Amino acid sequence: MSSSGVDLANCADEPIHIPGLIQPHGALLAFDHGGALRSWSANVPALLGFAPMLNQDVARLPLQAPVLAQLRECIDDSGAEGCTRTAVETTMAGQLFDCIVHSDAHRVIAEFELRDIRTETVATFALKAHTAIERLKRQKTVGTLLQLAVEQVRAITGFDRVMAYRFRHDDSGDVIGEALDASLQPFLGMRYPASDIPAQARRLYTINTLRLIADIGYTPVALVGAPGDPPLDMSHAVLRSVSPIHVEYLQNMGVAASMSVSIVVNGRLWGLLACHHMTSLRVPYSIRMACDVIAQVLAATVQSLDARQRATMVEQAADVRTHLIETLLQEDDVLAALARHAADLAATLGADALVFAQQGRVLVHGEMAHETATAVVASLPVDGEEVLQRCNRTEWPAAAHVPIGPWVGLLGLHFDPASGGWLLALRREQIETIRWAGKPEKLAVTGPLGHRLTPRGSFNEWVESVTDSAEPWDAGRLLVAEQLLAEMHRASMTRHAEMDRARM
Ligand code: BLA
Repeated sequence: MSSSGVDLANCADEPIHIPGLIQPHGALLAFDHGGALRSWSANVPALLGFAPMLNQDVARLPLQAPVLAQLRECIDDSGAEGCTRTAVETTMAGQLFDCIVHSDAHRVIAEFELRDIRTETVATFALKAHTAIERLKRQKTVGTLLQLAVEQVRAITGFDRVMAYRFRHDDSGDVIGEALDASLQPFLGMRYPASDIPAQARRLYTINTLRLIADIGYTPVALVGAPGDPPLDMSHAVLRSVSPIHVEYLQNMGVAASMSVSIVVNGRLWGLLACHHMTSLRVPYSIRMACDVIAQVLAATVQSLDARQRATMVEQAADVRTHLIETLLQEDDVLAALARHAADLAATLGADALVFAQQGRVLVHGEMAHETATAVVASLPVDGEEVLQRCNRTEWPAAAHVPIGPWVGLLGLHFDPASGGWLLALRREQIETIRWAGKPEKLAVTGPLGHRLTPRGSFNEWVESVTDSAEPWDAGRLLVAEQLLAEMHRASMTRHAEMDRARM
């Protein structure tokens, strides 16, 4: 158990939006909607050079005019809709800050973030971001798009490692793009369990799309004044202190600074751009916002590429179906007709192997052993569902007696129940299909919370949670399968009618 009372078992219960703490590379002031100061970070005197008092009016604070104007405006707008986040540059006690202001239902929050890069330098980064966006929009595949995005974010921010992390159907994720310093081990191709980013963090990351931990070794700064009534909601705060569990995770990886940017597609957290630095790194607010815009363009481009890809898949499936039906109507031997189109059928159904069965005959396409196929066919119900899906070993009847080996995933189409006609698409168990990249064992380090909080430990956790399961067929593939089944039904009916006529 860590000092915060959070451990590996109750991760998703940690209220990460109300930590009552900030990271120390800045200071925070929180006002009520009337402009009275209600809480502030304990480092305000040291960083901003004045000693605040509870309920002090905003106008009486020694802040520069642009900051006061920005705050005034936000306080005026804080009622109905709340004010959107704005930022101005300011100097306090001889140091340069970005002052970032936003409001929520209870408070107006001003955060002063230390900046060590000059204004002119920041401006050239913004220009780079603009060029980056134009190039992103021209990418034709999700793979090249993400690879370009990680390279651009690395060029703009200077992180040692930038990864594109894509979530899967079960919220686990894969590193599918990476740009990194030559001295580092690649993480490309690695997979991590859903629990590495618990549910409340995913929810938060959908509404606030960027977070930075500037120095993993930081000592958090407490809020003082009246910070607990109600607890200050830092969902949209840039200085929010992050989960100690996550800090330990990053320490175990040897990371000293981390930033991640959400890729939100159709309102869902699709993936993240996850960045690591081996020493501490303060990325200025405006550069972070440029990364945020890059991630938005990325998301919009992913969305349109996905839609196009799905349309192509449906079109290709229609072609395969037309050719198959032509063959079926000419050929007496249904299984032979199916076998002739096996490669195309496997591609449109996203299957690793196919089995065709009718009247006791069984044909296999792919690397599945014939005896296995026979056992699988024998396990199928005689009637019932026309589309049968099994994605876990426990879904197989009397699991132990069907020697399915790695063939855990099944999508069965009962195209001709009268003659025991089945078309089966099969998928291998997930862990058999993972290509493990790099040399992960080198990354194994044991932290205070144990071996688990490392990429290697994470991979083991993932394997443990998915053993005996195959990737389920998604909505697009199921649609393709149903259209195929309907067409095959029609072909069987025509065939039966012809046979009846021949008999008369
Ligand atoms: C947050 N976990 C995160 C974040 C990432 C990851 C990217 C977002 C915060 C950030 O930007 O650093 C996970 N980081 C990864 C992964 C890789 C990576 C998979 O670099 C792969 C290379 N984490 C755990 C466990 C718990 C946990 C077991 O592994 C819970 C007990 C918690 N992770 C956790 C929490 C957060 C988090 C609570 C939210 C941190 C916050 O925003 O406060």
